[in-house]
Amino acid sequence: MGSPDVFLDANAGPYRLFVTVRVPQVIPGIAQIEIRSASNDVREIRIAPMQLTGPGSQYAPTPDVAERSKTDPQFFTGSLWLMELGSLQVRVNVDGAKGKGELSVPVPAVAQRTLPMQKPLGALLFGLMILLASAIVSISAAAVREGDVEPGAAAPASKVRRGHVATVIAALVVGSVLFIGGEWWKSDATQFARRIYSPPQLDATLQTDGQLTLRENAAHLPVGNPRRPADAINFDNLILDHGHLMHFFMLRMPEMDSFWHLHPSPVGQGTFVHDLPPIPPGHYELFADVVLSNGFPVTMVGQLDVPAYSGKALSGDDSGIVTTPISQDEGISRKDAKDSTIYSFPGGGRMIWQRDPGPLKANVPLSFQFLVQDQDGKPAHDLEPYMGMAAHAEIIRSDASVFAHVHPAGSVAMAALDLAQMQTPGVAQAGQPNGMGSMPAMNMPGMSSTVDPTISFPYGFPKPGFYRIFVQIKRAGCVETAVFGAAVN
Ligand SMILES: [Cu+2]
Repeated sequence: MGSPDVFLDANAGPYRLFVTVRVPQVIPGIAQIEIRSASNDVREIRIAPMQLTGPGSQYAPTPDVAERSKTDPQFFTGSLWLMELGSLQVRVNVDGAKGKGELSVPVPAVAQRTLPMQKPLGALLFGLMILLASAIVSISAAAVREGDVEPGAAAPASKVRRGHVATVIAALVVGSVLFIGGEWWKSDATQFARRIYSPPQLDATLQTDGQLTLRENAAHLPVGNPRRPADAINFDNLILDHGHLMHFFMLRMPEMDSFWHLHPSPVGQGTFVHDLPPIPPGHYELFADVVLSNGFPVTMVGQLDVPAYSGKALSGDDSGIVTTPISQDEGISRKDAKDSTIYSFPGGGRMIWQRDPGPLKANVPLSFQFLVQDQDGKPAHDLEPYMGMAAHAEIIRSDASVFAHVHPAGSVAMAALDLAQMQTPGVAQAGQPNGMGSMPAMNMPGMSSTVDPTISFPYGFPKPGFYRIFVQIKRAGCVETAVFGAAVN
């Protein structure tokens, strides 16, 4: 949510690619594609947009050739028209020394806002309209008045009178055409404004025994939203995303110091429930990630004031952490808000964010590298997959306007990536070693049963501000959450 660009670090056959798709703010609109190849043996990259699922995913349009950078031969760029809203993909075809490779990048296409017309263009068009309108009126008047008058002779008085009548009639006709045109434009603009995407709202209620009930706040639904009515979030039409129908996050605000990653279960009739662990009271922002059956990822948002209550112990894949408030740590309210790059685990060992020195910049695709060390400062060797992946990172802006749930493969929903690779001819569906229903194909980096202590995530901050990054891993059977701060310029 609040982070529309798509980042993917994955293999197209034998080639490892870092793909960034900058989604246009309006649809139809032009998406900018940036592809970095990890190796220098790529000869050509072709890109084509299409639907992620359904009949439209079977017929690729003629692909465009991505342009190779003159200064950096491993960097390719291209632009693609995205013509429709919804669950799309960019299909990337690579040709090179190791043969051909293919990769599908899921792209949720939504209208984010209406672009205003530029002032000079508006003024120019208005001037032209006045000129054309008055020209039509005076031409019709002149035609009636002088149409059959001999050259050089003056028009008779009767013709002059009829000319005046023609002026009035022409002005009325032109005026009504302009009026109808204006109404047409306005209704088109209203139609478009209705299709601007806003995250669905969650209604959350908490009982005294700690049972949390979640449902979509239907009253808030924008009419004509692109995911409706065909893709209504009826909670019965969702697909598993790394083993769960919903990944639910709670973050205490404004201090960002109590963070929970839970997995509520559906109980029918559009409702999810969960027994909350004993989390500290306070005001929480809620984010619920679900994936629609067409691969479209939705983050639902809400708020909850949590009173003191006795909760049940954490279980299953649930995890959480209570950590330092940001005002005591990086100091969000202070001018000198700074990054924090080392996190010590309470049980020993630490995680280090290995980043380039220098300020972080918004809208720059980055590879976030984290190293897990044991208590002796050596690379840790007790990491296990957590929900099938090396790690999960949740990146949240201090005003909760950005929430991204990112994995080593990228910012796209794993379930959508899974769908995309299934649709790709020639990508073999490897057996699912961990028996989980919805896991990406095995060509995704970071997907194996032994987990390397060095973890990387592809992501770019969508705007300046202060962010907290929660990196979740599993060590020797226990989920641990490391916390980092990022001041982004
Ligand atoms: Cu995850």
